[in-house]
Amino acid sequence: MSKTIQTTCPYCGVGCGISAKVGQSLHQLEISGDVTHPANFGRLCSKGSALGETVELKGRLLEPTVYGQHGSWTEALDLVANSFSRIIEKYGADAVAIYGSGQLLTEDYYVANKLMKGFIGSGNMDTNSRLCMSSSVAGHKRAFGSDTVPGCYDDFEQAEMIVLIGSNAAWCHPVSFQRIRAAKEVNPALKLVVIDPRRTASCDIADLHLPLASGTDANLFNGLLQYLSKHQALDLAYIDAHTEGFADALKAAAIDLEQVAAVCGLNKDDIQRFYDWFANHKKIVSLYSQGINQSSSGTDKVNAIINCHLATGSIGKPGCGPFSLTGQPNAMGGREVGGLSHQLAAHMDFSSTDDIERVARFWNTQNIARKPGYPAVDLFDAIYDGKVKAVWIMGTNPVVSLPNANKVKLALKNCEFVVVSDCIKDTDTTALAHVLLPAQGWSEKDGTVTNSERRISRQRALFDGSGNAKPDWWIISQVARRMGFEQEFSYQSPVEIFREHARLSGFENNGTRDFDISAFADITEQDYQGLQPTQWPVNQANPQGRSRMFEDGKFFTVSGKAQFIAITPCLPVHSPDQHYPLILNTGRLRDQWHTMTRTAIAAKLNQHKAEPFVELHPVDAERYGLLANTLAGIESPWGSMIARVQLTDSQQQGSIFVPMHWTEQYASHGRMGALVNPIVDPISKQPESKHTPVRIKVYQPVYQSFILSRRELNMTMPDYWVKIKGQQHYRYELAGMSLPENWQDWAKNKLCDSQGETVQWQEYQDAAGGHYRAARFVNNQLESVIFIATKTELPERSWLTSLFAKTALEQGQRRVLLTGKPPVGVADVGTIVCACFNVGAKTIQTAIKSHGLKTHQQVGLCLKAGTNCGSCIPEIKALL
Ligand SMILES: Nc1nc2c(c(=O)[nH]1)N[C@H]1C(S)=C(S)[C@@H](COP(=O)(O)OP(=O)(O)OC[C@H]3O[C@@H](n4cnc5c(=O)[nH]c(N)nc54)[C@H](O)[C@@H]3O)O[C@H]1N2
Ligand SMILES: Nc1nc2c(c(=O)[nH]1)N[C@H]1C(S)=C(S)[C@@H](COP(=O)(O)OP(=O)(O)OC[C@H]3O[C@@H](n4cnc5c(=O)[nH]c(N)nc54)[C@H](O)[C@@H]3O)O[C@H]1N2
Ligand code: SF4
Ligand SMILES: [Mo]
Repeated sequence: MSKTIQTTCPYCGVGCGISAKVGQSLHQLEISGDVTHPANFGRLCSKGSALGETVELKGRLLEPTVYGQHGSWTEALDLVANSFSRIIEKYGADAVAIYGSGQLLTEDYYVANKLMKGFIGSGNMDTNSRLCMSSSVAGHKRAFGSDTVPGCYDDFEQAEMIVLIGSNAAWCHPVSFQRIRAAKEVNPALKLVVIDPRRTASCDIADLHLPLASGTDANLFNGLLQYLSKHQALDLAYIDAHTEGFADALKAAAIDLEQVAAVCGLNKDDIQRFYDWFANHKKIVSLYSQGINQSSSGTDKVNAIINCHLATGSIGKPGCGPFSLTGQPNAMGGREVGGLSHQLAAHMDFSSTDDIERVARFWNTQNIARKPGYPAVDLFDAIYDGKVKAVWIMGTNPVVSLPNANKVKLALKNCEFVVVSDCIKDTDTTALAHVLLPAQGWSEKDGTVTNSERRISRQRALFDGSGNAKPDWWIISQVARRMGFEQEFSYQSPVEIFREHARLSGFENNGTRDFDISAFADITEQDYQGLQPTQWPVNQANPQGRSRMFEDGKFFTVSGKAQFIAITPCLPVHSPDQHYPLILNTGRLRDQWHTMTRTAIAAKLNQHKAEPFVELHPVDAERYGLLANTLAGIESPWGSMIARVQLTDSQQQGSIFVPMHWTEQYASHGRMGALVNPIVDPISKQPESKHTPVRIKVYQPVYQSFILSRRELNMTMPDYWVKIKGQQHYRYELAGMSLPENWQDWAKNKLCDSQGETVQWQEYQDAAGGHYRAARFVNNQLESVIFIATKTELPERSWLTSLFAKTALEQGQRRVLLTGKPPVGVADVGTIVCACFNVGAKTIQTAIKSHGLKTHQQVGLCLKAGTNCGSCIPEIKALL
């Protein structure tokens, strides 16, 4: 008895459709790509494919918690409502805040925003989208008068040239990247240019990679505007008919190729090639993401890119346009409901009194907020300063993801009242909550999300809610009712909220606002259940939705014309100096999602990169005395971390890269947000997460160790630790600054003896050589191994971990077990490259050699590696 339900992936903004085959239990969930969904046509990446592994109940937050004790919903909701009301009465509405997330569904988000801005009467609702999309929002508003993404995914196939700017789409928007790869295979003339200081996996199919100096994109695009003008590549008719401000923008862009080369640290020929291609192609899509947005001048960078598209009329046409890739599954929905603290709702904001009056009329409220609230970084400063005394955090983990994260931690520690809604029990942020509210997660919750191309899709419940978890909209409405707003928050189901949201989008709109889904204003429950993916606007003029915007050259500015913005490029606020000589760049890995609360549950996804690491150029490594695979301490004026050194010339000298994912739940010193400078863009208030001055030095522990254990261990951790969930085991990477008195006791203590079982030990100690190794068998099955070394390197973990799949070890395996190496003739698979089919680097290398494989397709035929989601193809190609 199984049924198939169409839903949407809860991770990135590509917004892939999923076809979920639901069996009797959580563990009988089968996930595949929905072939009918226009975002992915059946494809999924490694994260989407592994969703079935993440629905388990272990680690879930399933009951309300009040001051550390289990509480009932009534108790928890009363407490939240009363505390908020009490603080508002005493200190005013601006003493409370909500900090939301682009991972909330539109319905949840709408209700949260309505409560804070419409009824509590404060602008203090902001969201993690401030760290993600706000520079794009601000850039769009300046250029178009509205926050509109003009194009659609179909443009990837129609383009003659695609430029990826500050986007590692191969890892972060993998299915879109696969689509570009496929388009390039069909049409080899399609050019791909990647603009990124690092040589990323996205460079795999690039015709040109411009490894520009961090933070210099505005110079590059100003140079492009100048070049287009000098080489008669402008669309003067378009500029004339549909834009304003060109002359000023061009004047500000007075920079020649030589100057661009000097500032950006690029080769002149490469710049020339890029500019030539841009000048000589009509259909160009510029895809940009966090390398642009997360900057102290991110808004200017967005406009520097848009300027070039306006100047060539390359917008509002098939295969054309500036295209901001949204990160989170509902980053776009958050913008629709007005989740940022300067926004109101339905693409209206506090800059217009008319908007404020209109929304107040629609919500029928006397108490609407009249000014913007605190944007994220300021909000947590205000909490730190005691100005905001109660905060409700939903669907985000700010103790990890905000810059200067140690200050955020302190702010929450000292805050009078902290409420956190999450679906996971133990996170770095839930640890600081007074009240924890269990939210239904993906597979339980029901509502809509909007992807990068404005496409609204349904996320559908696959299972009933687990434990006592409730949908976010329900939780918020319950609190609102208890605060005295019974009527306005009387929702019984998500469709009622969606209808209201749709009605507001059309309310007194008459074509003045881009976001209009008024065609859904009276949608029936049944139609909502069956809603098929649709791109907004969906209104009388566009009953089936609309692929592209601005096709008629009309914009939402007062004059109806698009605005050029004169850009004077700024360099990052904090530059490296003698104390902090390196630039810290932070970003994402292929198989983890943000703070790992869900992806780290799937063993498959932990194999690609197991430990917090820092990538740096070999020359820098030598300069700072760092060896590959050793530990390094990284420090900024704001905080510090420890990470494993990885050497690569894909990294520029002077700049290092650290993944953003690790938290205190999985590593002792991997929370990189602690280091990141809290500087923000003056217009968008988006933080500069890609550029923090740091220094790096050797972290020299006295010993290093690893443990592989069938069971999760409850042990006291040494100075440095990382915990990794494997397929049939847990792996612990450990290091300490002081030697235990007796290794044997230390090891046995860590591996804690179980009772009532036959336990056998196998041990090896070489005091002079500085190592101790032991294996523990329970009822003849390998239960755990521990390897400790003070001088030599530890063996690789891959063969040892593979032994946990076996019910019993053979004699030969047992004999060599404590060498950590497979018996002669048995291959070690190496680190896993293809997460979908579990194929390791060594297996691939061996196959390449023995079968003379030449292409990734041949590797795929031989080993299946790279044939499902395709995200590992760049790595397979690197091995070739
Ligand atoms: N696997 C995975 N995918 C994800 C996510 C995830 O957590 N994991 N998160 C999702 C979310 S919310 C987001 S916002 C997106 C982010 O998607 P991306 O923006 O593609 O990801 P990042 O790795 O943050 O940064 C992109 C690139 O910007 C580059 N960069 C740094 N400084 C500069 C600069 O000065 N100029 C230029 N041109 N480039 C620079 C970095 O080197 C990096 O390669 O990914 C989404 N997809
Ligand atoms: N240095 C640096 N910092 C960054 C970035 C960077 O590139 N570099 N990127 C920034 C960007 S673009 C982003 S988007 C942020 C992301 O950063 P966060 O938003 O902090 O990261 P997540 O891990 O996605 O947090 C989501 C939380 O919501 C919970 N959750 C999941 N589903 C639900 C639900 O349905 N309801 C509720 N209530 N909770 C749920 C998850 O368990 C998790 O705890 O990080 C930002 N911070
Ligand atoms: S590309 Fe991957 S993470 Fe993004 S929506 Fe599709 S399956 Fe999910
Ligand atoms: Mo994001």
